[in-house]
Amino acid sequence: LNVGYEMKTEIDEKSIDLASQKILQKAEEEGIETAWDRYEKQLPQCSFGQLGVCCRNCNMGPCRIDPFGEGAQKGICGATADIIVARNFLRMIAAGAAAHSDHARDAVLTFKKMSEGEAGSYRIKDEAKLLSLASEYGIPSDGKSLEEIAANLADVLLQEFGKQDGHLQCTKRVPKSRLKLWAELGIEPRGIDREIVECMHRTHIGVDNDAVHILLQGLRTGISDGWGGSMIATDVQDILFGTPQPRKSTVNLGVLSRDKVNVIVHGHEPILSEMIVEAAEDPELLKLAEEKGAAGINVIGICCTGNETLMRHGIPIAGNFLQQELAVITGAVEAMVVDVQCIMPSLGELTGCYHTKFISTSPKADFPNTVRMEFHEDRAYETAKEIVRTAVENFPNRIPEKVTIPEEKQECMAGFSAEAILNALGGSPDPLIEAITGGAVRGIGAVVGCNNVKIKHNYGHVNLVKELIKNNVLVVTTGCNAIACAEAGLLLPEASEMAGDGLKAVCKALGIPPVLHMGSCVDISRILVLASAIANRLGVDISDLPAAGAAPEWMSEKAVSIGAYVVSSGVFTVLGTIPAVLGSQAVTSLLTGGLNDVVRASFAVEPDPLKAADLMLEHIDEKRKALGLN
Ligand code: SF4
Ligand code: MSK
Repeated sequence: LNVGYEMKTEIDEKSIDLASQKILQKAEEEGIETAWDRYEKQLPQCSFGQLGVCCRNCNMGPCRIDPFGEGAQKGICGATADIIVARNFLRMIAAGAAAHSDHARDAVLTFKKMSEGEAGSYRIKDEAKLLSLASEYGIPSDGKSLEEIAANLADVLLQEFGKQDGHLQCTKRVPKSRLKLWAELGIEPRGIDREIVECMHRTHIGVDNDAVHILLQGLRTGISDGWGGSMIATDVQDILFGTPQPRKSTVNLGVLSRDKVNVIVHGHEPILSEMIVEAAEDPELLKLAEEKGAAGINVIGICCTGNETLMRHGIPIAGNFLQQELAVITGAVEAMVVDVQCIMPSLGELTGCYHTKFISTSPKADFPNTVRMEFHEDRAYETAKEIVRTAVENFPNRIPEKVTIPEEKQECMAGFSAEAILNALGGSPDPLIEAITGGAVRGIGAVVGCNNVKIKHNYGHVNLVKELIKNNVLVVTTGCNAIACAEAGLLLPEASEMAGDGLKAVCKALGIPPVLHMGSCVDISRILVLASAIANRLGVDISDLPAAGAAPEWMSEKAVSIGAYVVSSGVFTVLGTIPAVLGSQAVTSLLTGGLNDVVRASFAVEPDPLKAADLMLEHIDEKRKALGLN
């Protein structure tokens, strides 16, 4: 029954990262609680919850199924373990898809306001992408201003959310064979919001009570996220803020400055952080910083807001999900500025132990003990300036005795949008395809996802990716995996020395790292676009490619939605932490095997990163063989 994980009490058992270990030591000395301590207090975690067999979808419950078969085998309404597990899983997908897609909606609304001249300082930064997207959506551009084209495009994109007839237009980027398969299975998404609403409807008491039927809706909702909401978010953000190009930066807690004002941007949406980056260069604020005794203003990122500003501006990153508390514990953060998603509510109490201002900016998200500085597009720059000013004015409150900034920081190269990768390849995927067919590159590994206290911080990420590149698998990465890889020095062209001979030669010829940072969590859509381009060029389906995915330390509901769309797209995916499905044999075997007969891909669960890499390599080799490659 116990599918949990043992507590790691020693600091070096909590994280592989030296900078994090040093700050965990500081936390211990100062009596400060972190996620690891709270995890310990949760142990042993509820086995019913771990197995997914607890239901509280109506107020006759909560009901739970006895996994030993001795106690109750049905909920009060008659729901079995299969039904309860499938419904719980579907609700996770719905929440994850909602998070990505609501983020996308806000990006499109900002885009629309911009086109109407009502979004203050926002401008079109990538005209070429605007025109190409407009043409993809069938919007004529002749004789129209860029703003008019943007307004038309925004309207069409907004319709994707509330569409009532037909299917999503954005999913048409997938290879035709896959689209046909989705249509045959009846899982081609209709409207982005509609799929999420339908999940909630189906999981209400007394609606959908067939595990397979429920899970098919999960796949459809996942697709509406990956090829819908997430893809729209990426595209619109590229038009507004620029499509990322390769650039160098630095990562880890050592990017916090000893003598400058440290402003951390954390969460997921680049809409405000773009303005904060600009405001930090405002001469008025730089002068104020000088007056307050600071040597400048240092904007740095955490999680995916950090990935967005890293990808487009080379802004350094202080850390990934499990480093958010550690950054505050350095005592050197003047402002922790947050928007939405993956922000621990613990930051409220924690920032109260230091001089850090905890500033929440989204109308949707608040946390304990925040200074609320709500952000609206029409006053974006002004709000960004107020936020940075608050941070600057807080600089004299820094308590020198409480400050410890680890010296560890690591150079990295990021900014590999699909467009940038194609540029690096000379304009077409052919050189990469030749490297794959010739055998220099064995395949492609997409490694993404969060941190999770159940796995030693960054251990799963770094060891899996190292093993893949050692075996000539080119890795594409996003989210917290990308940050973990950056901290381990894997995002540099020089890291090709850790790669197998074939991959090393390809990286050296192209001047690229063996691990390509493609962006934030919504930017997994970039990986889909790349996979689609390669499959189309080869005239095969995505499921035929020598490619595999992994989320070694996943924890969020978004990751479940991501898993659903990656597998639905035909990519075998290894999860490093166990989803709450083991209470149903039917759901478990469908996810880990049966889906192969449905979408020609499935999940595997393997917490050991080296064994996970073996599973991915085995899969890649099978696909190579089927394509007739050595
Ligand atoms: Fe119990 Fe059924 Fe209500 Fe769930 S929906 S709480 S299984 S009665
Ligand atoms: S931030 S969703 S912890 S990857 Fe995108 Fe990291 Fe996972 Fe959040």
